[in-house]
Amino acid sequence: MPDKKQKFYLTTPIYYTNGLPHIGHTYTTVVADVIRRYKRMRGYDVVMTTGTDEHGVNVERAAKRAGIPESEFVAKMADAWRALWDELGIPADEFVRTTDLTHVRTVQWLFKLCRENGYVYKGHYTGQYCIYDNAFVNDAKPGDNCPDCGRPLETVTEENYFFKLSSFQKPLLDFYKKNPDFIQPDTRRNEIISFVEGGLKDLSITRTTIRWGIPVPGEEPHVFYVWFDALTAYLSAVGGPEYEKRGYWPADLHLVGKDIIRFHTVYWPAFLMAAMLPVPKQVWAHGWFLMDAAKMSKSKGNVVLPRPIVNMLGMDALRYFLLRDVVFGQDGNFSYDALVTRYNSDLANGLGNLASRTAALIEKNFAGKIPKPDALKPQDEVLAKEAQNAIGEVLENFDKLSFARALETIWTVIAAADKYLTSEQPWALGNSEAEQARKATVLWTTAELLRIVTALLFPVLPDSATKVWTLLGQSDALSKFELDGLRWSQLTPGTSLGKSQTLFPRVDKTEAIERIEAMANEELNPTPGAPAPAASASAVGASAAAAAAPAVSDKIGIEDFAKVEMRVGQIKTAERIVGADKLLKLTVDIGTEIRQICAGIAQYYEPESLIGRKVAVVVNLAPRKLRGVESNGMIVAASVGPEGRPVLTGFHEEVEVGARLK
Ligand code: ME8
Repeated sequence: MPDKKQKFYLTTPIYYTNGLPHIGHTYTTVVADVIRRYKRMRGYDVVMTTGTDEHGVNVERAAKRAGIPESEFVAKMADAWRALWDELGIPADEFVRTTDLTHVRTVQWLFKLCRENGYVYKGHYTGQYCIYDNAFVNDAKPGDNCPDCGRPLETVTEENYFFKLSSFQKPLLDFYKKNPDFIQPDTRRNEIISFVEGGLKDLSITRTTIRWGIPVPGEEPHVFYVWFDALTAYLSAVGGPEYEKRGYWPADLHLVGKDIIRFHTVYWPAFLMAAMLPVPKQVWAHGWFLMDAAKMSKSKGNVVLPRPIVNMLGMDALRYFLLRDVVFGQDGNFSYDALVTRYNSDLANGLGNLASRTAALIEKNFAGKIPKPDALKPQDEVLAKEAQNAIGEVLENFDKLSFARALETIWTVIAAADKYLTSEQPWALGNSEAEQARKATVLWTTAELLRIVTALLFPVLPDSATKVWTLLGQSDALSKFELDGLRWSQLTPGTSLGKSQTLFPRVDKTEAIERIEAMANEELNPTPGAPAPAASASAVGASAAAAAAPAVSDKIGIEDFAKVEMRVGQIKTAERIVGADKLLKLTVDIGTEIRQICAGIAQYYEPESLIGRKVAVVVNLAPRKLRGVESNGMIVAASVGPEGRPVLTGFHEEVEVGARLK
């Protein structure tokens, strides 16, 4: 336990506001929240920062498309990001926006320090620039595509202020050597060291081709390069120029995805060194969640959204899956199948079942009071030892951010308790004094194990662990429990069990996946006029407040309608999809090409009856995957009755395939 609340400052990236969060962003923010809760339970005074990266040409363009000023656009997006984190129970302690005044001042101050110290000069730069990643691509030729996102590069020539990054090759290499834990995991450190050893070119840190940025004082039209701006947000969030007053800088941990490690481990420490400011202690780059072996992105149509999963299975289920299924640091494939399988096996059958079984037995045999253990048998001691050893192991793994290992250990203990109950069979024991005493020992042992597991699980499963804690009659707030004091044999006999609450009801896998996908489709392609999606009272009990999504007017202009391209299509083939009761896979002739489209009409239309039928098709929807099958468009149908029975649109006169609906 640190003396007198040692401070711990951790951050997630400051996310771009030209889109809304998907499971990748949620992953980083969940991990940050787990670490925050864990560190607090270890006695630290923790601040966690997240926020929004609001400048740059992408935002300029997105605001233009939306027909509103940039400031209004980013305010709505920042609200939506903040609201989603609140809704998911992972709010920041400091939510920093790069349009905040303190941030603007901090960026200008950092620049001034770098300039005063001789690390900034004026020059010209012509290069190939990716407007999506906001980065010049070294060694690219005109006409090349961006090596990161694959989109076309643009040739840009500008008068810029340059940062003397080249002066920092040696200081950075020395710094990495002296601080071997600065870049984690090790593979990433080696990558960065070779990159820096290869030589560093000076970096242009202002732009004149962009309007929407933080102005360089007295040097208009120069605005700061988005990465000089964005990285500084970590410092602005905890006081900016007055950082010493709050005492959280330097950051203990920057959590980032591997896509942005170079910015964090090369540019950022170099800017800080140039300004003679303290450098963060660690940058941890995790891997990517992939969908069909590709990084998720909205433009590829393969994003997974957090809210539908939370509505169906609860936030704890999502948190558990993200941390348990992928080794932190490595890439992992996201699959709904794996998510629901883990939910049913580990949460419903594992933890949930152990808790309800134990509580029911105590209720029935000891009138709902924790019994007093009697003489111990070797098997009781073996289990006690296993739980006691797990404490150290789990804490050690949490410290190393080896979340999957920590959870594996906890589930080994849960499985051991299950086995113990099954072999001791307390329910089969009678009412003689000896048998009652044995029952008491077995149930106390199981309940004590559950208490330990629950305390260890709080950082990952805050809602469910709190429910089990209450069930075990523990009145102190679990969030404030000090993990350093956790030991076997602290469960007081005589404690009355608390309220029993639903933990993880089992779900039917196919149905759960279909519901999640249906909610995700609605969120990605909302029905016009429908209310913005929010975490409603969920199918199985998750709860959260509604998101403050940007307000939508109930009337749209003709230009909005014109964005939807609908054409007459003719269905060529139709077949059922194995494992998806509601979906049909269709191929549809839309005049210019044959498209594959999935439609949720399988319960109402026989595939054969559809062949040759002419239907209305939305042809300019981004492609998406439904149950792993690509769908490239949408068939229009009326939704009839309370169950929403789909009725396909049709035409009473002859229409040409491909004709546009206006
Ligand atoms: O890069 N798997 O913002 P961003 C795992 N604004 N993590 C993912 C992911 C995936 N498929 N997709 C995104 C920016 N992430 C800059 C950052 S910081 C000073 C400026 C997570 O909105 C991961 O943490 O593109 C990644 O680094 C971050 O989101 C990128 O968010």
